[in-house]
Amino acid sequence: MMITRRTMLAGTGALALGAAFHTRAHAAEYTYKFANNLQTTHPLNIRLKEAVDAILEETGGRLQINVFPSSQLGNDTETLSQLRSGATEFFSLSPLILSTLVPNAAISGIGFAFPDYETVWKAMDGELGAYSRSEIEKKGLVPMEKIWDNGFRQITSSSKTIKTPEDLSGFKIRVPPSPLWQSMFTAFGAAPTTINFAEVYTALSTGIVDGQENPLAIASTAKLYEVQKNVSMTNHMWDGFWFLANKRAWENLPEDIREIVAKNLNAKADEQRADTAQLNQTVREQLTKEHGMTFTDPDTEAFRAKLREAGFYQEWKEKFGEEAWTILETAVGADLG
Ligand code: X2X
Repeated sequence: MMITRRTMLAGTGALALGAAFHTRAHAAEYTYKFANNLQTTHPLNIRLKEAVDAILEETGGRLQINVFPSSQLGNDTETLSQLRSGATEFFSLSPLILSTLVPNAAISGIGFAFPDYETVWKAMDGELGAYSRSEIEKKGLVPMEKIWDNGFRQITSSSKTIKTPEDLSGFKIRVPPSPLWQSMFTAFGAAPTTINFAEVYTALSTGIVDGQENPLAIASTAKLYEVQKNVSMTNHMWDGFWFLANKRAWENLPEDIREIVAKNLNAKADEQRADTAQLNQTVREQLTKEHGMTFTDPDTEAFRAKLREAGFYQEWKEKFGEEAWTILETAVGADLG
């Protein structure tokens, strides 16, 4: 399906109906909450709505999953606590933010590890994904098999043009709550500030920070173009969203319902991945023509060399350990250190 402004707007209409989707005449046997931090116009919420509709249908109305987008239930740090306590049953979360609880889940976020999407999906649907899920399960959460896409991350700024790593020197940049993000931008010589996504737009519009980094689909759906002018296409990290369930809530569901949930969420993962990759491609023109953003395509090898010189790879090789690092290097087919 071609993701265009019209389909996005169509999606918005349907998704905007009430905070919690799906009010029904007859109360379902199970009514669960699914939280995420993205706008209703992002492919994640468009495909998630389709999944929860199918789940309601296929369970004969027994499981109703109400989706709460745009951090409605709280910012990512707060919602992760709700997921752990069971106050929220489902949450989609970046492995790097999850690393505040599951340190080695951040392995897939190593800078410049993935050259392209083919390598990403081979790894995340292969041994690296399996390794990450086993680390997550050890901490008492239930990950769905397929990770959804966020995309390759780019650096935006309100004024400065970023062509070389030196341009990041002292740059006040927002990073999500995660040790690896802090470490990476410190290694670039920037001044990273940890801010949850729910607060990013305000932090940029008030000048608390001058920049941030996210895939273009996020810059578009979160309207960051209103408070940022320049984009540097650094592709410095690939990021995704693990779909996580609270263990007790998951095991509380009958097996047949669990199978229907897993089947639908994993099936929609492939469609969402295609949508998001396409949107990350097509939206550049719109951000340029309709929102006046200026794009720079820097030599990304220089940024990678800066991380190497700063000891970033050595630091994380030691932190993740031999086993995880070997799985990563095998998955990306490169010596990262
Ligand atoms: O917080 C972010 O920047 C976001 C939306 O990309 C994540 O969830 C990691």
